Amino acid sequence: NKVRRLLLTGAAGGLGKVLRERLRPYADVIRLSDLAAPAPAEGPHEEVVICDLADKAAVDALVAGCDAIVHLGGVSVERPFEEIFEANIKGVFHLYEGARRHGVKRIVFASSNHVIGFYKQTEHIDATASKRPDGNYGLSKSFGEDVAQFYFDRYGIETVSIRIGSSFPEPLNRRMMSSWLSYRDLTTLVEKSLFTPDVKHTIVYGMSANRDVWWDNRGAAHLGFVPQDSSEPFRAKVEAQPPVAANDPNAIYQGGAFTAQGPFE
Ligand code: NAI
Ligand code: 15L
Repeated sequence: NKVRRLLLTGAAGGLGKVLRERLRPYADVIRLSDLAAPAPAEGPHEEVVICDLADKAAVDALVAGCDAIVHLGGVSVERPFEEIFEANIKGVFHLYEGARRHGVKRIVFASSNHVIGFYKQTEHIDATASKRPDGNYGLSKSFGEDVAQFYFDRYGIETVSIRIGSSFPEPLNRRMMSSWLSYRDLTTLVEKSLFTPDVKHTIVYGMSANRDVWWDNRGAAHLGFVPQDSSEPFRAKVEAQPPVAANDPNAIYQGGAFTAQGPFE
């Protein structure tokens, strides 16, 4: 399982730095792109291209010559609409237009749990549940998933949209005991998303094998993703934190604090 040239957007970000290293076995060349300069290429297996996803012509040139894309680039937190619009909404559209024009057939899209953030933590959902975005950021990821579906239906470009929960070195709070995705499991899921045949547009929740989960991935079983890690070893450390009030959004909603941000004006 190897592609010739893999485009990794958001390569200077938290997950981009992780996947830059861990996806190395799966591509002859990784084209690392971000608005902020990623660390210089470490050898002939890497290319660095600084590119603003809001710039259509630049994104078109960025995608040319690539065989698959892992799209992490964009604003990754809740922000005013104008910022999200440029980086995430225009950005994802430009990326798929580039894929169409240059014949890229497989994209892995870093979607987010904030597409469904207004479900309560007492609810259990799968990828067919109606979307309940929890802000401008969640709306942009919801749009990205729609773009992915459209470009499959219309042009046959396949995508796995990974609704990442919380991917950090370890779960940082009680909510993340459910939403945590280890870097090892993230890497496996991205690898499966790149190489599983006939994924059409698959939506999968990016979570480790945590004890108490809100999301059901049986609809994405064809990916063969079996998480190896669990938040459980971190429970004592997380539960040593001060308790969260019952009316705190972090204790109520799957999207946690994102549900209570804004309005920005
Ligand atoms: P991050 O914020 O560390 O990285 C995102 C990168 O995108 C940054 O390096 C930033 O410079 C770049 N970027 C922003 N605007 C851009 C633009 N206009 N043009 C080009 N690049 C631009 O975020 P992180 O944590 O690495 O997340 C990666 C992706 O995964 C993001 O799309 C995020 O929304 C998504 N995600 C991450 C989760 C997590 O737990 N880390 C959870 C759910 C989704
Ligand atoms: C996200 O979508 C963010 O990109 C990330 O920084 C975390 O906040 C994560 O969701 C989360 O919900 O924990």
